[in-house]
Amino acid sequence: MICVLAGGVGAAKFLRGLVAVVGDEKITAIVNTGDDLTLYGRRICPDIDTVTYTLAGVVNPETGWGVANESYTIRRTLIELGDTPWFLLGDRDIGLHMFRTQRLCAGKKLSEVTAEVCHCLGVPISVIPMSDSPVATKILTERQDGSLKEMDFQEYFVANHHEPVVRGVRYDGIEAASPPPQALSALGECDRIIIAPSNPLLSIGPLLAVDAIAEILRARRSACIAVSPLIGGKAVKGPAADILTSLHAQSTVTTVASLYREYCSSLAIDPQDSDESVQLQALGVAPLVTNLWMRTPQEEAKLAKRVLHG
Ligand code: FO1
Repeated sequence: MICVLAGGVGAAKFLRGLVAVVGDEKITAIVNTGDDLTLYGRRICPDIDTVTYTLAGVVNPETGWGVANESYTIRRTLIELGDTPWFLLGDRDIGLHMFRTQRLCAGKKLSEVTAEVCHCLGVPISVIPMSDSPVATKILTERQDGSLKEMDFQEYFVANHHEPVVRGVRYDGIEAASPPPQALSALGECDRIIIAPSNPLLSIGPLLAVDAIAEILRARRSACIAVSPLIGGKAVKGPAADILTSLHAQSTVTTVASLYREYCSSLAIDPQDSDESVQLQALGVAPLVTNLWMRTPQEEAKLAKRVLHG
């Protein structure tokens, strides 16, 4: 059994590659919930939904999130009513949020609803939220005049196009986070743990901040390999490079290794970053040099195979 700690788009593509190479072997994805939000009374779990839609084969291939061939009737109604919907939600996606919210209000756990959705959509792996209780990633940003403003994750990421300079990140609710027991048993019993190519501070950070998850990872460090989200020091998508620079001085695979060294014994890096292999070894993290681009299903599967088998 393989366990993957996952954020959104990069993790979903990696998981799709993994499914293509492992055949019947069981895969469990433990997914970040720090990006979750409530809008129009509906609970939205972007990273869980991105992984779910990707593995169900219905994801929008242009964005990497949301559903392919969506309609936007509800959004148009909101605009006609004078609302300014800053978070792009399609009709089918909203249907899922309605289902989830209804179930949560009826007393179901997020992990139960997620399993139900994955079963209905034919997702071939177990998708488990990192916590059944809400955790909210908060971003401390710097305004142009130098003053600081804390934003909700999606306010920073979507409404402000992840442009503000980030001065801090915290995970609200993390002390009370309740990782589903099946996530902890999967982590404890699996043969391999993989940290997906996701943002180390915004996507993987919340997972590692859950005490029970961090504790198992530390104990199972030798079974864990991480995949760098950086290629040539740059993020494939999103603000990882900017945030690593503002919070940790530089956006390099050495910085990624220093953030993960407690939890994993090796790090997959791209040939463009292989000149940092010596620094990784000095940190006690073995470099696995391999092409990290996932532009096609073939590249996704090739990366997954390399990460699994070295
Ligand atoms: N990302 C955007 O850049 N703009 C959006 O309007 C947006 C809407 C959205 C709706 C549902 C969903 O599941 C994801 C959505 N995302 C959107 C992606 C999401 O904000 C981020 O990719 C993740 O939270 C970061 O992993």
